[in-house]
Amino acid sequence: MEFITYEVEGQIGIITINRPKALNALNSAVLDELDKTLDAVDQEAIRCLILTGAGEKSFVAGADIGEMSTLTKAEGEAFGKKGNDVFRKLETFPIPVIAAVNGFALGGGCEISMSCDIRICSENAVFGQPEVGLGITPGFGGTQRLARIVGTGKAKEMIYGARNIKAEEAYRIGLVNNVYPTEELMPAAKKLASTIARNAPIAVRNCKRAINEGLQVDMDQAIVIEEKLFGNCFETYDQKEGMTAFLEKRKVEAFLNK
Ligand code: DAK
Repeated sequence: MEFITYEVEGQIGIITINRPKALNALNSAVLDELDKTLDAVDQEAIRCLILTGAGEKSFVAGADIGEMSTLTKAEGEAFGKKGNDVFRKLETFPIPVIAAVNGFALGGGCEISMSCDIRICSENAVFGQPEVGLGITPGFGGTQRLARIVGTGKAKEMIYGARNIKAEEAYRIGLVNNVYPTEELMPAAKKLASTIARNAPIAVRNCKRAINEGLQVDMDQAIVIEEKLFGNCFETYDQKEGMTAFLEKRKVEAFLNK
């Protein structure tokens, strides 16, 4: 891999987009490597992923404008599909993904962070969808995911005005869960990932599916989705261990993801 590094620390997988010369902008090679990295994640052993960018200046400064500038319509469509497929793979990935946003998260960078389950950021983070200033619309889900996360009014203000926002505003409007000094961002991401990793993995994964899939349908259907995923936890080793531990007034020995 040239542009992605993948490290495993216990039950946590850390994916780093590593193209600092272009502020970690997403070109086709980065998207291909990210796709392959996700395919290679050991879903038995890993309980939470962290996605971040190399360096302290930028998480991802968007799709690669140099590469995009010469695309034909057909190539543009293929590039868009490649990006959308990877972003959707992240969003529906069975394991929770935390975006640790360490600087610029613009265009495709803001969009990839929104494909993750939870966003936290450093104090120097900047979020925005500057696409209309480049003559295009956000194309990796920005119009859809930003409006769902921060509401239509804020999303439209940011998107129509190509207005970047700083970490504090991102926190205020609910785009990120927390803001940290730069040096504390990765420790905080790992702490959050460890907290998630300690819980029963089948239950955590079912919660991810229930929330994501339930938000796409009306409440009657959403409740059915929840019922099925609730039922799916039963007869698992982890459900028995979790409940037995409570009844025996002891700590869970270990959740085994089975
Ligand atoms: N692409 C390519 N290179 C980039 C880049 C980008 N998005 N952002 C930065 N770089 C490169 C710069 O060209 C520069 O390279 P050198 O000149 O050193 O070779 C290097 O990174 C450092 O950048 P700067 O010198 O500009 O650094 P500054 O600190 O002065 O400024 C900045 C940082 C982040 C404010 C600035 O670099 C900037 O404004 N970057 C562009 C941000 C942006 O507009 N991002 C959105 C890109 S549009 C689609 C789906 C999705 C998309 C498109 C189509 N389809 C469905 C078809 C997505 C579009 C986008 O993401």
